[in-house]
Amino acid sequence: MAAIHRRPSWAIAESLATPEQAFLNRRNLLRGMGLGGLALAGAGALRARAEDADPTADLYPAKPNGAYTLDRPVTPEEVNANYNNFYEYGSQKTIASSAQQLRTRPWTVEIGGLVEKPMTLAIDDLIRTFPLETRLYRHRCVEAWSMTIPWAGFPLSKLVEHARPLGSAKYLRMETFYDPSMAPEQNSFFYNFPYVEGVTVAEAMNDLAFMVTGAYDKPLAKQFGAPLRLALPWKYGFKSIKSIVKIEFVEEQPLNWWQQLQPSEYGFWANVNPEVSHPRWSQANERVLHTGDYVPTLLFNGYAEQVASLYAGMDPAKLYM
Ligand SMILES: Nc1nc2c(c(=O)[nH]1)N[C@H]1C(S)=C(S)[C@@H](COP(=O)(O)O)O[C@H]1N2
Ligand SMILES: [Mo]
Repeated sequence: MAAIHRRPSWAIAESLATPEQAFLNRRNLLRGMGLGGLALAGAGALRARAEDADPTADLYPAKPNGAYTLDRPVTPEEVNANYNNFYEYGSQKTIASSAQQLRTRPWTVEIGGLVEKPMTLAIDDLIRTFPLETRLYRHRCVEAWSMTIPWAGFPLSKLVEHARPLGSAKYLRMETFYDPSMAPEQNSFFYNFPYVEGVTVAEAMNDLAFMVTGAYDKPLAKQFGAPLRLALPWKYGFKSIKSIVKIEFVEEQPLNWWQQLQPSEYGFWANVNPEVSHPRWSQANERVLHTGDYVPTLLFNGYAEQVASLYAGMDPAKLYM
């Protein structure tokens, strides 16, 4: 995990510090003086950032989980943070600045459907319910590009256990926020928001299924799908739904957002398979962002050992969609 170790900000010369680090130093200084950011007149920008300060920032960096390391370099944060899919903010990769409209507090996550007792969890309580850990995961989009990301969060299985689903529950159906006042693209007539995704209960219980609350040793940036998104590294990226507000346990297989939009191109399973092409993109190889490498894609994105048994006896060709 050495690759993701961050030098403490005090070890970096001021001239090299990013604006963010400079801000954090300033904030700590103000705190130390007992002032806080709010007392300063004429410090509008600083105040805006202080109000934005994430209430869970103290949880990062989260302890690395040594079971999830990789043979690839981590994609630099500034590359990842400026190359995103988040259709609530547009269909281009450059949605980072638009995504700053997302308001992540207050935020609740509703858990319902086939459970013993439905509940609504305040995000800060939820994030503090389970110990956070850092995992290095591959991230492979069906558009045939890939990254390596240090996610922080907790296994989805913990949340499933917490939710106490009934025996009749077969799938989890998850939803992203719907609020055009902070995501104007949601007014688009072309797309049908909110974004929806789903997994089987068995997939959710696999240790690889990860609820993400942070990345790069800090709370999740808005463009990554703050304050809570999923990471399913053996599936194409579109399964990893962002900015989750609702999880329902259901009996029927949910129709995801991409299936609703284009059923001939997208399906429920979406397991990475280099041998089965998407109608528009071969999946044999992938472009590793930032490195410029073009490398062969692996079955289940390299995670076959952990997940292949979930699909025993199923038609492999169907599993890519
Ligand atoms: N709510 C929501 N979740 C989403 C998307 C989206 O448009 N909206 N895009 C998906 C797709 S296609 C991919 S590849 C990943 C991108 O995640 P990243 O921007 O962190 O790389 O998020 C997925 N989750
Ligand atoms: Mo994607």
